[in-house]
Amino acid sequence: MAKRAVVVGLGTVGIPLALKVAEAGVRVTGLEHDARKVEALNRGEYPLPGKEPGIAELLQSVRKTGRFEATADPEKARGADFYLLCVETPFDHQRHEPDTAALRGAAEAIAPRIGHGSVVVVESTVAPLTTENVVKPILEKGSGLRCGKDFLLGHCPERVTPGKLLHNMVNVGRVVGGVDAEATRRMIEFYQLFVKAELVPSDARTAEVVKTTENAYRDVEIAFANEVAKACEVLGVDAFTVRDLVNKVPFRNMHSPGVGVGGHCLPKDPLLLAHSVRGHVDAKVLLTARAVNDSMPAHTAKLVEQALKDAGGKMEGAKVVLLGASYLANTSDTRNTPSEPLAEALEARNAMVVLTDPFARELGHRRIEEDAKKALEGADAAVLVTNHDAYRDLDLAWMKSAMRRAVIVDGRGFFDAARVRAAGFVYKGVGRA
Ligand code: SAJ
Repeated sequence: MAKRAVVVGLGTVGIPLALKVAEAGVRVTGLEHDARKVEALNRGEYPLPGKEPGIAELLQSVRKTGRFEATADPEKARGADFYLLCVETPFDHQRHEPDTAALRGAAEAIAPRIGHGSVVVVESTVAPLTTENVVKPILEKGSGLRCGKDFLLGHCPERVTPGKLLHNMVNVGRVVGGVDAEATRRMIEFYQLFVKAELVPSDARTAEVVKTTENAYRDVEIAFANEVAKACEVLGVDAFTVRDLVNKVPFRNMHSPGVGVGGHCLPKDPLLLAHSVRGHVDAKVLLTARAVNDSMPAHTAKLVEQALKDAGGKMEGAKVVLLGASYLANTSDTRNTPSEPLAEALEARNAMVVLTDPFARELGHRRIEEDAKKALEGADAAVLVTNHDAYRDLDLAWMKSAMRRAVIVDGRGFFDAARVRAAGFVYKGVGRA
């Protein structure tokens, strides 16, 4: 049974992980270079934006046990049984390669502190072969120990999603991939401490491919829906009706078309997978799907331009309100949100863009208006970007009176087209006839 664990990187994955491991009776040191987060956590405050059900209570109860401490001092990472690396692993779009700086930094920080029998687990999503080709050499060099002989190494990709961090951590199955069988065995034992769902023993490389594939698969499915949506617009057919009818056919699961694909998983994981086979496999499907999904914000901007024309207006000088800044309904997470490229495409056509969101407060340099009604006052068009539940209560009659032009563009098949048109709006939408 593990006595001590070190979690490197206290973010959306590292914090719930550290707390669940500490709750299970293990003494946990959270290693984090952001002093603000360290101080907040040691004060019992959850330092990230957004509401995560159960996390504040868990932080309080774990603090009482004295089994969790956050620190910026890597020296405090010495002598643990388990080391869990939960740092960011972005894709560098300029250099067209994974940015492993944070992962390498984490491995370098713990390497001199791991000991005989330590188990190091990469939880971050990585390009296949990264665990063996990037992390393993750094650990061996920095510790003078041999992987497989003195310490063990593996990959157990996290499967959390904003808004359900704790729930997924406990109830979503995991692939547990050791670099060798002994690592897999020790890792399974460890994750059984707090994961109630299926733990599938595998190997590190398979786990890396499963994780990047599960998200690449979803990205391709969404791109398929988006391409069908563009066709439906031309054919004068409703893509959401098509989707529902197609999905009545057994073994079909057509996804929802939309204004774009955001988040920290789908925009990146296909690129990690494609990169790992560059020079051997030309990952046309993965990269074309990425391009189709990335084309949706600009496509939506064209719909706005057309709708304004149909309403007798023009994009130049129009006030366009984006309903939703976060990438996912009912969360405040704005990572890779389609709202940003959409705002840029509209501003490139000299529209004046106002962002509103019930949860997210800032997006890069843009301020976000919390009150949708305030944002909509005098607007020439409203664009539904994020299908927040809060937008179900929007009163169309009020909007018609408050807006300067009655134009709605629907990025998520969110509104009932007939009802919006009956309320006197010019209505267009992704995939809408
Ligand atoms: N989206 C569409 N059409 C769809 C589904 C999603 O346009 O049919 C868009 C969303 O609006 C969002 C983006 O794609 O902008 C991503 O949505 P998501 O539901 O995939 O949410 P994520 O990014 O949080 O995905 C995570 C992933 N989980 C992990 O990486 C552990 C994903 O594999 C899960 O399927 C997803 O959560 C989930 O279902 O909760």
